[in-house]
Amino acid sequence: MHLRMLCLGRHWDARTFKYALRRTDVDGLPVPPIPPSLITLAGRVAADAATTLEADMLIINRYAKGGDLGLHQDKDKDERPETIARGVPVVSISLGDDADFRFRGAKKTDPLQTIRLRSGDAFVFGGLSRLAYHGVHKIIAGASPQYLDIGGRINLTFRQF
Ligand code: MD6
Ligand code: FE
Repeated sequence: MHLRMLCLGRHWDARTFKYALRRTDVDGLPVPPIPPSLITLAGRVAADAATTLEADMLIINRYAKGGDLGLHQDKDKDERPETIARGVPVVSISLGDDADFRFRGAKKTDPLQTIRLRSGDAFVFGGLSRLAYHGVHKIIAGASPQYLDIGGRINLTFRQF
């Protein structure tokens, strides 16, 4: 996948596909907290979309050149039933190189939309979109603004447990 992952707040275990308070599949250490400034930022993005998010889980994905992420659904079992019932969204922020983000509906066979995500773009994945299939189809090398040129793309996804 050419993808590296860092979790703050809660750790996403790539072996059990569950969130944990320790880095269960790596070094067993406690998960570092999310910096308060980033919690505020994600909350502002949600507010701009007329919704709310008090993020306590953050996944930072770093894609190298040629990186991608297959079509998947962010299953709602990762959050508390109360959080899901209140319709709390996932907030996503992109940095560095552009990416073609692919988006379907709640069924794998729903029509495909491709959205170019640029550095600084934020989007809110809520309501009917919350269970939509999506993935990172392609990273566009060299598209990063120079001051953020990390030779790839970084994506931050914020969630509330
Ligand atoms: C990425 N993002 O943009 C991967 N999932 O690199 C995701 O898989 C994602 O951005 C749910 C909600 C927002 C996302
Ligand atoms: Fe996802």
